[in-house]
Amino acid sequence: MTSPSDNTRAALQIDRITMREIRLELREPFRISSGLMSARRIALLELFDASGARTWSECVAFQLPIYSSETIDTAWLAIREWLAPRILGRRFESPEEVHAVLEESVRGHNMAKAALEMGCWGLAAVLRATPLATLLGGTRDRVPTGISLGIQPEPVLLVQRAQAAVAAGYRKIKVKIQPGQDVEYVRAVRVALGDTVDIMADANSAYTLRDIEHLAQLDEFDLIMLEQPLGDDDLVRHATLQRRMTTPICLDESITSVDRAEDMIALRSGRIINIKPGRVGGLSASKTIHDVAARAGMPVWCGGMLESGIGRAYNVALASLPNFSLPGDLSPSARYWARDLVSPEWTMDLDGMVRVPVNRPGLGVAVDEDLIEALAVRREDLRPARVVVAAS
Ligand code: OSB
Ligand code: MG
Repeated sequence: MTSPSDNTRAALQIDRITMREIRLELREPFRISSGLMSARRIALLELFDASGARTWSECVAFQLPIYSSETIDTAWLAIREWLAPRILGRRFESPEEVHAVLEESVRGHNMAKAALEMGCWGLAAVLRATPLATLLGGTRDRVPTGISLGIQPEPVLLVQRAQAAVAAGYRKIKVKIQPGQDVEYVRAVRVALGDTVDIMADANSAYTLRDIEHLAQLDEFDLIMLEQPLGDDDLVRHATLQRRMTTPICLDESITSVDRAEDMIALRSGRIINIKPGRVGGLSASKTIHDVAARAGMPVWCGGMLESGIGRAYNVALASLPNFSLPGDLSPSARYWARDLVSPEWTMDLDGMVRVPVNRPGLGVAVDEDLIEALAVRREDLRPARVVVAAS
């Protein structure tokens, strides 16, 4: 038996990173309070270790700054100019060392940092011929899945999708809301699905404390949580709202680091955390937030960013840690894409469970490199800066 810290010891030295941008059409447009997405521009990293090992990672930033301030273009710049140069050619004994190196004197750009940091975890898993989930300390081989349903033009359309999702086996139904499309939408879903289904709502920061009495009407529907109703960087107002509501508040956008998670716990800004590794700068920070929350008795779950199957591999591995006690936004490939970038594609069984590939090393899925090449619209190779030896 190796201890978890032994398990993460896997020396890495990355001598090349190829960045590619691909376009991937969503099977159905996805509307959140701050915007509509019908296709994804996705930045992918292919990371090459000096030993010849290789893997892929994904940057979750969207095309527009509608979720956080980052975009695919800011992330591309940050990776190329400031972040990859710190990683390339440098020896790391463990992927746990990478986050601190990326944090040093570069503020923000968490999704850019995370793409690199997660790639280092993926590469370490390949180097050790270990499943990523095992390397991270995962304890389960199946994880429960919820669905996130975008805002629909009519409650009846939302109800149809919610009913189909329950029939497909999903363990949690998340409904996107915004002012004008909230209480009546949630009511319609609760009435249609009955009292036994776990339902929640996600506002993506669409409200302010002026809406406090309006939001409190949601208490009537016994939601398992209300996700990020207020400002995208707020903790104090969420604490005020949580005191007024019985529904547990879950924070997503506001939790951008381990410190912010600790502040949320101290301020009682909510009772549940949605962990997205892209938002917090990678898997090490995700694991620490998981541990901090577990010590505080606070459940966490793994969110999603409409990732391709590459990003999903990292999320599924993370979600196998023990305090991910609520279903994650880990829908199968076919919900998003006509054809995903990995095989096998991610699937869900009729009990709403996704299998963690605990018997396959690395990401646990094969990356369809021909498809990526065919979809690529931009490509850049990054290498260590040439060491200039001064003439003496
Ligand atoms: O807030 O969790 C969110 C999608 C885009 C932007 C923000 C969010 C979401 C989702 C979908 O809820 C999660 C997924 O299925 O990948
Ligand atoms: Mg959210």
